[in-house]
This record gives sequence, C-alpha cells and structure tokens, in this order.
Amino acid sequence: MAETGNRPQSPAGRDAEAETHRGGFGTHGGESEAFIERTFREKIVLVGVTLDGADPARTDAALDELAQLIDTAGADEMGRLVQRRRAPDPSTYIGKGKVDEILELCEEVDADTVVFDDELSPAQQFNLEKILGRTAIDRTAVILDIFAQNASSQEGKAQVELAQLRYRLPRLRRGRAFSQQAGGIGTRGPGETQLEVDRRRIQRRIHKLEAQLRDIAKNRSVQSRSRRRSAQSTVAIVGYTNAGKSRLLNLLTDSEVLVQNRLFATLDAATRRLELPGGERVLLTDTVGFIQKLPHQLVEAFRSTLNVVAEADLLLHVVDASGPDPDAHIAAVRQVLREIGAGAVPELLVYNKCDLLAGRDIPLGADKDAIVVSAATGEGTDKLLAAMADELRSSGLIVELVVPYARGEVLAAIQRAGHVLATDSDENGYRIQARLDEASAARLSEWVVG
Ligand SMILES: Nc1nc2c(ncn2[C@@H]2O[C@H](COP(=O)(O)OP(=O)(O)OP(=O)(O)O)[C@@H](O)[C@H]2O)c(=O)[nH]1
Ligand SMILES: [Mg+2]
Repeated sequence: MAETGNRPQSPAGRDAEAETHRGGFGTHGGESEAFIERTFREKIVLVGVTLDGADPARTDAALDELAQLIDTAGADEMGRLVQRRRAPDPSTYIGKGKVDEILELCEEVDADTVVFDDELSPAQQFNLEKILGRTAIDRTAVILDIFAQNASSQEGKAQVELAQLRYRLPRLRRGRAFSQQAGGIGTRGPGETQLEVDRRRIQRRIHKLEAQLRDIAKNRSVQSRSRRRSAQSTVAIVGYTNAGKSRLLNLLTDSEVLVQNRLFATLDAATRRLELPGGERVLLTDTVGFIQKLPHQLVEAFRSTLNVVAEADLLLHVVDASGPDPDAHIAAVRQVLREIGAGAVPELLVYNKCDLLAGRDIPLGADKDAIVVSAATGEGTDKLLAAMADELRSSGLIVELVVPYARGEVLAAIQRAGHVLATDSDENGYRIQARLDEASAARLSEWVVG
C-alpha cells in the first residue's frame, strides 16, 4: 500500500489495497505528496528507449542522468533496461515482450518502482502499472519530486505545486477498479463520483495557486520597472543544472548562496550587485538550472521567475567543461531559453570547472568568444569580467525616454538608433523603453528620464 506516512490518506487511494508495491505513486489525490517515497530508499528499475535514427549512446547518457536524478530524489537504481524501437507503443510505451522482461527484473531485484526516461501518457502509465503491479513513473515525475524537495520560498513552493497538480490532473484515477479504461459513458460507478470530486478540488487549488503567483509576479514587475528606470544592466547566469552557476555568483559577488553537488540545488533566483572593472554596476542573477527534457509543466509554472532571464541584458551561459557531453548540455539549455522567450538575449558562453580538465583540451566548438573559468580557483574571472563589460557596452543600456507628441522625429530617431522595448503614452508624451548603445543614449540624453 503506497502512502506517505504522516499525510492524510487521500480518498482516491483508499481502496487501492490491490497494489502490493511500496512506491509513492499509487495514491493520487493528495495535493503535494511525492511520486517517489521518502520515508525509505525506493528500489528502482530504469527504462530507456532508443528510437529509430537516435544514437544509443545518448540513451545511455540519458539513463546515467536519470540515475543521478533518482539518487537526488532519494532512491536507488537496481537495474536498467533499454529497447530500440521504431516508435513508442501507444499503450505501453515499450513492446509487450519488454514489459515482461521488466517485470522479471523487478521481481528479481524486488523493485518498488519503474522509471521511464520519457514522459508516459496517462494511459501508458495506467497500463504499465497494471501489468507490472508496481508504480510506473517518468522522468518528469522524478524532476517534479526533486523540485518539491528543494523549493523553499513561498513562490517556489507554489510554482512547484502548480506544476505537480497540472501533471497529476490528467492522471487522476480511482485506486482499484480499472473500469475507466474498459468502461466509458454509462458505466460510472461510485468511484468515479469521487474522482470528479478530486478533479474539482485539484482544479480549485490550481486556480488559487495561479492567482497567488500572478500577485507575486505583479509585485516583481513593479520592482523591475523601477530597476530599469535606474538604467542598471542586468546579467543572468543560466546553464545546465550543476554546472556551477551558484558557485560562480558567489565568487564574483562574494556571496554565499547555496552550492551543492546535487541537481537543482537552486530554485529561487538570487540577485547580487557586481561592479565591473570599468566601474559599471550591474545586477547579477543566479537562476534555476535546466536539464534535458525539462518538464513543460515546470517551464510554465516558473515562467514569471524566468522572466529575469528573458529581460536580462546579457546571459552568462555556464557550461561544465569537465562533463561528458558539454555540447548536448549547451543545446538543451538553448532550447529552454527559446521556450521562455530568451532566445534573442545576447549570450556569453562560460566554460566552468576548467580546474578539473587536467590537461584535456576544452571542447570550445565553434564559439571562439567563449571564456574559460574555474569558479573553484578563480582562474579566468578577470577575462570574464572584461568580456561582460564589452558585451554590455556593445549591446547597450535600457533607458526610458519621454518624447512630446509634437516631436515625432525624435521618436523615429530612437527607433533607428536602438531597439524599442515598450511604448506608452501619458500627458507628457510618449514614454519609451529602449535599448540604446552609449553613444545614442548620450545623443538622446535630452529625452532620457531618471
Ligand atoms: N572543481 C570545481 N567544482 C566546481 C566548480 N564550480 C562549481 N563546482 C562544484 O559543482 C557543484 C555544483 O555547483 P553549483 O554552483 O551548486 O551548481 P549550479 O549550476 O548552481 O547547480 P544547480 O543550482 O543545482 O542547478 C558543487 O559541488 C560545486 O562546488 C569549479 O569551477 N571547479
Ligand atoms: Mg545553483
């Protein structure tokens, strides 16, 4: 019987005694229980699929990373299985024969839970759990669990809960009777009524969290407007999880944000002041790390936090140069950046952990402007700071200008000189936010406010 110890048992899970495994997933319904049990270390079997045309080595690397995620979530890998397939099986994701193999392996190692590297549809998950007699979850659920463990601020907690509930909602089902699948309209039992109740309850909670997060975001956008009026540049540190973003922030700004050799140690953005060698003052923000197949529910829920990235003047994209496949990590990070609308923000690639390379060459690839540093030894930071100053100078400052309605030609000059971010109007004229280089900002200084 799967139930988290001290939390109230959910109505949906009450009649789930048919489940013999000890995993955490069988008991949907509660608002924030974990997918993987934390009262003991679950034994887990990992499953990966190499689709046609994909590189099997990539599947292995993905499973290594999944093993790391599992460990971070507090469970142990007992074994893994990989299958090559042309396409996922719509009902069980992997082939039926392979499901039997998994069952055998699970029994051999007494596994509690099977974790698939790709997102399972609710139907696939349902069918797999039925055949395997134990919890079947996917990478998304594991990442959601880790986020839930690591969230500490009110906003972070609300964001993670929202992502969990959006993931959970389509997967809600009553515990024991599997009539949902075979049944359909006209076969509703009393359990389904309970299911409806659970759905409504979760939906209400989702709306409440959305409203709460909107309020927090509104506050933040007031703050960021006032920061823009002060024309301070903002630099966001982004990158793959565990690349050393927080340690770099600490080094550059003499701070003490949490640094850990664990995935997703940072969930809440931290902003610190930094003075560049030329005396320019910038705000440096450390953000949540990204990963391959980052659940879209999380990207959605963290959208307002990630706005600092989309609105930044410059990104420091930190890469673990000592990692197994830096290029794959870079590609995964850029993919998420595009998803959050930060694809066009200027980026400085920063290869970190160069102290671990022990003479190996850095895989700089095509990017000759990349900087090589070590957040551990401080090597390369002078170059990094100088490069940041250069980039910011060439990409310009965000300034606010007020132009009287009668001076249309000034408006046109601003548009020619830089990039207009926002236009508003009040009794004084047009109020414009634009990114301008230093020369243009000086030329238009008559209209610059603040
Ligand atoms: N040897 C070495 N270790 C480093 C370096 N930079 C970071 N680390 C280590 O790498 C691990 C991860 O560092 P963090 O700064 O927490 O990484 P992060 O990118 O903020 O990770 P998340 O917040 O979890 O996404 C920690 O154990 C750091 O001490 C470096 O330059 N050299
Ligand atoms: Mg961090």
